[in-house]
Amino acid sequence: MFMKMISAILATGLLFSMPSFAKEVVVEIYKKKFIPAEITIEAGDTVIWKNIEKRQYHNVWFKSLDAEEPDYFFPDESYQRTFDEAGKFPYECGPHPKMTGVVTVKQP
Ligand SMILES: [Cu+2]
Repeated sequence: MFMKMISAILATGLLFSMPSFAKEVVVEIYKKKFIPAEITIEAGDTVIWKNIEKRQYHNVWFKSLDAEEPDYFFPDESYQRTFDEAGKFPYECGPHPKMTGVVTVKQP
């Protein structure tokens, strides 16, 4: 029983330390800015945008990928997207077009 637990813990640790596994990258939204505004990830990674404003809603709109504007999300909410294709993907906030960012996706 004890050894089983140990090996389960070791296996889990191994899983998380494997560099080729898909990652989650966080972009915070605060004072009408994406922080950081430019990120580089690898194909398969997921970006999570977290709204940490006091009361302002936002969205994350990839006009090259989404025909329709996505829903707004509010403070303490988040939005996420997984990128499977390499490329350079600019985005903006629908209600605040001056808020812009870029996700660059590289082939791992
Ligand atoms: Cu906004």
